[in-house]
Amino acid sequence: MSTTIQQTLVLLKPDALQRDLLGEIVSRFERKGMKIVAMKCIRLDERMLEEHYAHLSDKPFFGTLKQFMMQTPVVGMVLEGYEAVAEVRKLVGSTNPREADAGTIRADLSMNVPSNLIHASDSLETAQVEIKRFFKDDELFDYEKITDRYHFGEGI
Ligand code: IDP
Ligand code: MG
Repeated sequence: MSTTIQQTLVLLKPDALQRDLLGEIVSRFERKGMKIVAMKCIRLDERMLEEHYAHLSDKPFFGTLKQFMMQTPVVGMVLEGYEAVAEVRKLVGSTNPREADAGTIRADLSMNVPSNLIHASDSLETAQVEIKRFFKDDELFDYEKITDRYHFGEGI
């Protein structure tokens, strides 16, 4: 079985901050065994959101979505691990929290779009673009976690 170590981008949205759920959400990634290689507060602006949500620019809710995302700073994170892009999406759950699988962050902790608490990159290509959108190279940290040693370099 072939697995690769990947990095993916997560944004904890304004509703996560307003509802005091930052710790709960970060904790889920930590308990899963993902490595946090970057983390900071970011004040999103219109230009960043037009880029980040370009695939939604023709939707009627685009304006509301941008306003929502600018209500407070967001918390950006880069998470690393085997197959991290898909694994993080799995923990996050479907876009509509009422359709998301029980046990996922969105299903367990939220009820509606757009306030579904969290953004996560949806493919490896997107992750690479999104990490660069929000983080400079020197804001990403390379370090060894003690648990890395248990994988014996295979990550099965
Ligand atoms: P994703 O966040 O699961 O990747 P996308 O389709 O990329 O889903 O949409 C980005 C974000 O836009 C969603 O997480 C949600 O906050 C918001 N959004 C998506 N669809 C709707 C909608 O129909 N109404 C309002 N907001 C929406
Ligand atoms: Mg998306």
